[in-house]
Amino acid sequence: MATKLNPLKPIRVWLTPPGPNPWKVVFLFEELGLNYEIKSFSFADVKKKPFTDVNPNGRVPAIEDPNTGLTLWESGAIYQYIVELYDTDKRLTHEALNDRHLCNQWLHFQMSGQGPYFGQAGWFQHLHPEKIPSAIERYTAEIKRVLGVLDGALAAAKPAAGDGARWLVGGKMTFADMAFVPWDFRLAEVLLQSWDEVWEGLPHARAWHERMVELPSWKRSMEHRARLMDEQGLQWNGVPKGIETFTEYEEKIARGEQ
Ligand SMILES: N[C@@H](CCC(=O)N[C@@H](CS)C(=O)NCC(=O)O)C(=O)O
Repeated sequence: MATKLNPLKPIRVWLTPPGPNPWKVVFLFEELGLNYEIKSFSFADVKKKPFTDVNPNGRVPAIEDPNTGLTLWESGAIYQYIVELYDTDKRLTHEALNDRHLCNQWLHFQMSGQGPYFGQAGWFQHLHPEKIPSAIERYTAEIKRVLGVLDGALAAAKPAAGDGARWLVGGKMTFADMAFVPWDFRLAEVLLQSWDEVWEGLPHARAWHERMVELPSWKRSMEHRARLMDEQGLQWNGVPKGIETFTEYEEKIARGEQ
């Protein structure tokens, strides 16, 4: 269902395809059926002009909305802006004050508790030039703890009438649920575990995540990612084509070749 106020001019999303954060924003655009365009560039240029003129912090995503003249970075702020301005039917948020702030609470938890910790786990597991087991253990434990918090909240949530699905706030999917998908989608890779191991003891969080990745909006987002990764000569996991394994890639990074 399209929103009433679909932007007349496309909103530009700056992104580098490999990492999860930009796909959080694309997922929201796709779910709301908004008019947007992707400005894809190389991760090697994230801390360089012209992108640092858009986001001086040199991290993606960032958006430019020609309909309002606003340039915005930090995916959580982008979520709040898009939902406030363009989700006019409140399809992915709530009318009630308390519920809206509970959505914001989960979004802040995603931004401060999930994104940075999952990111550090991935960094120490794959990209850091030294293997530091205590750092890997710390961030792996934090991932499991964060997933446990989500699983507990979902276990306590009232199942929605009809399909019995559990959501974080108010019995329907909101932007707060959607925000967690891109990092959770990468968990097997970050933790180097099978999908069953990742979600062991977390049935509600697993069912919640698996419901969202079945959405056409998520599938379309991942199709865009696959195309843009391919355009930059990258495999799905971010490893350049022609390099067989992550270990081979890690060795190249350690030698300073990437
Ligand atoms: N808190 C930021 C995090 C954005 C972020 O870290 N993005 C990664 C890509 S997924 C990035 O741009 N990294 C650049 C770098 O590490 O220099 C947000 O949610 O927008």
